[in-house]
Parts: sequence; C-alpha cells; structure tokens
Amino acid sequence: MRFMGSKKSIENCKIVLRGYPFDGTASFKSGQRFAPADVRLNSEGIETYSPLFDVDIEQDINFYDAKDLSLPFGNTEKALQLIEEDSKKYFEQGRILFGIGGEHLVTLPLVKACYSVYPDLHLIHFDAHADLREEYLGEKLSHATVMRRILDFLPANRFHQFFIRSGTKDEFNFMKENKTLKKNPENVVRLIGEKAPVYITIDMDVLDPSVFPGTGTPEPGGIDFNTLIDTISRFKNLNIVGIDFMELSPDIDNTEISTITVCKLIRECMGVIHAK
Ligand SMILES: [Mn+2]
Repeated sequence: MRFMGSKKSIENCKIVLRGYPFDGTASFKSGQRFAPADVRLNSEGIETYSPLFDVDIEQDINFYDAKDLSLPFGNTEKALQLIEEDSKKYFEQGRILFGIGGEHLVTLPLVKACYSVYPDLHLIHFDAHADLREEYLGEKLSHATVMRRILDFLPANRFHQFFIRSGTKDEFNFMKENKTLKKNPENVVRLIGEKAPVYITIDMDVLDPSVFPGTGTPEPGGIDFNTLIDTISRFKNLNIVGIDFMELSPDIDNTEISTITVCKLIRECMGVIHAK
C-alpha cells in the first residue's frame, strides 16, 4: 500500500515520500514506529484534492511513496547510519524528501544527509519541545537532544524554531543567546531568501494535545491545525528541499484523528510546494 495518489514509479517524481519506523529512544510513550504504515492506511480517508491550494496531489503532483526503510531494532547508531545513507541518495538526485517518522531522532540523519548535499542549508523547526539538551539520561543521541546534535554541524544562525513551549531553563537560555526561537515567519523568509535550501522538520506535538493527542510527550498550550498550515504556507517561496513529519504514535489515539491530521498535513505541504 502506498500513500494516496502516489505514482507507481519514482521516475519523473520530484517529491519522494519515505517512512522511517524507528522509536528506539522514545523516553515516555513509544509506538512511533507504527506511524508510517498507519498514515498510508488512513490517507485513503481524505480527498486527494486540497481546496486551500487548489491542487489535486494525484493529478497535479508527481510524487512517489517509496515505502519504509527497513531498520534494525536495538541498534540506534546503525539505524541512524542507514537512514543517512538512504536519504542522501534522494537529495543527490535533487528530489524533495517527505520523511515520515518515527521519533524525532530520525531527523538527525536526514538533516545530516541534506546538509552534506546542501552545505548552505537552513533548518526550520516546529515543535512543542526545544530538543536542545546536550544529553538526556546520559545519552547524547535521543529525541530530546536531536536539535543540539544538529547544531554540532549546522550554524545556529541558520536554525529557526517556532512555537516551542517546553524545555529546561538551560534550553531556553540557549535559545535566547542564539536567537533561534522566532516569532515572525516573514522575518525568517527575508533572512533566508528565495535561493538557499531549506529543510522543515515538524514534530507533530507542536499541535495542541486536544488537536493531536496521538503523540508520546504531549504538551498543553499548543497551536491549532490552521495556524500550523498558515505558518508553513508563508514559506512557500523558499527553496524547500526536505520536510519531515515526526512523533505520531498512532496507538495512543485510537480515534485515528491524529493520523488523519498527518495525512492532511502531508497533502497540504505538497500544496505549499506546488504553490511556489
Ligand atoms: Mn521533537
């Protein structure tokens, strides 16, 4: 089964969807490994047409769902290495990668691969949590440290965070000192310009738990769906080369509303890219 509207072959497809069923460091509730399969299944429940962007992803967009990358269980470093190698080939081919997690640590190898192909990369980060811990429970590789690990190679002035509402005092001090937490998308657009390559990572827990309960570390006080789409659509003129959708844990929300929300978000993000 592929995501609704997927072409049958990758040929001529500018956008490639890939699932990364990894939840090896989930510190509270896990199950993110089941997200990509559940997203494919539930994608059949919504339309391929987006009224907001006047685009039908089946008819107007050449995209290919390359299914899931097979990953070993119990070996975080090996899994990350496989994700990096696998995604690098898509970036080298000039395709726009749509990654479906998995836990947020998956974003580390995705951004690493993207950065190796696009050294002038900018990163836009939507999340409830800062993810900037130096280590978590003694581990340097964790969903709670992922953005700090990315800043081991990506300059902090090319890192733009939105809607963060949870973290340690140290993390908030870090964001203040490095001015990584942004409020106005238009200022970020002006700073990045229309040419520089941009990767967008979306931790789904940026949404309020009343909108999106299906995630392992819910944090009250979040945004609604339309605010998220509206903010992402302000980036439509940027050179987006990759985007990911992380931390859906479908078994936590058996209404499947959270999964459907990811499906719709993927469709609308294709609309954003098409609207350029
Ligand atoms: Mn996160």
